[in-house]
Amino acid sequence: MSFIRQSSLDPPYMPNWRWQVFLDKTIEAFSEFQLEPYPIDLEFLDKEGVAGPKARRSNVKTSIWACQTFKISKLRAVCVNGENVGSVLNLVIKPAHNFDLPFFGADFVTLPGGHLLALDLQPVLKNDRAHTESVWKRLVPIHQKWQSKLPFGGAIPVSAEPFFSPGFLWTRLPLGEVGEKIIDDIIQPAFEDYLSLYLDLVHEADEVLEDRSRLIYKGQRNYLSYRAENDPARGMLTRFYGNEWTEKYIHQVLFD
Ligand code: DBV
Repeated sequence: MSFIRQSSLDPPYMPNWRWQVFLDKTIEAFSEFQLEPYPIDLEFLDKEGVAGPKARRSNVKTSIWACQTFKISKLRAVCVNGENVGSVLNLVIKPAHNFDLPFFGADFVTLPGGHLLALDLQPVLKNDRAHTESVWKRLVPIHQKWQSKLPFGGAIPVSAEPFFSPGFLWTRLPLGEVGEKIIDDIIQPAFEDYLSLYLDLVHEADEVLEDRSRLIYKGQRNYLSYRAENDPARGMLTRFYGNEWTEKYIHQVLFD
């Protein structure tokens, strides 16, 4: 059955998708706000393709749920699902630049080789204590609680370090029962803790002055261009949907 969505605010239809409960929690968490759709061209709202190894080709679908509200200029969840291909939830919450808030970033990726899970409240002015201190003080204990129960995910590129906080939760897990159980028992409550802290920060944030706002804006631009230039999904999306669609998607939709 195909299901035609007209608005980025309608939840995507992703049958048997691993990350559904995470998206549901996110939508539920933001239901207290007056949400407006974030404008996304129809050609990018839901995209289907065929992928996977030759003998086991399967359909792969990529959908985006996106909205905006006061203090949040963009919340978008990219959902990818294909039977022999993998499944992804990539979530980015971009605060309005007249508030001193971090980005919320989650990258939950299941590929034929295993799960890769990243979660963080990401600074855009990492060396600016007014931007980081009050976040890190509350995030680091939450991070320690959950990261201590997980294997470390390994080194990340040095060029990415300016965009991660000391509360970067990062792990790789095997496919199968063990990995699934860790996702249910550790990753899910960790995600809820990070989201709930983020919502507290959003509620508490006061508008900043114009000079400060301009500085945050520059930091956000810098963050978004880094993510667009270095998007680890580029290879995967290009294989599914070709170069032209993928570059437009990355630059005009995911990290515009
Ligand atoms: N990553 C995205 C978007 C994705 C996506 C929009 C639409 O930013 C998926 C999907 N991430 C994705 C895939 C891979 C990774 C890897 C498919 C696997 C790439 C591969 O193995 O070929 C966090 N994601 C990664 C890696 C890191 C992150 C560190 C490993 C990098 C590597 O192996 O090169 N994504 C990265 C990051 C954040 C994030 C900086 C912040 C929380 O969202």
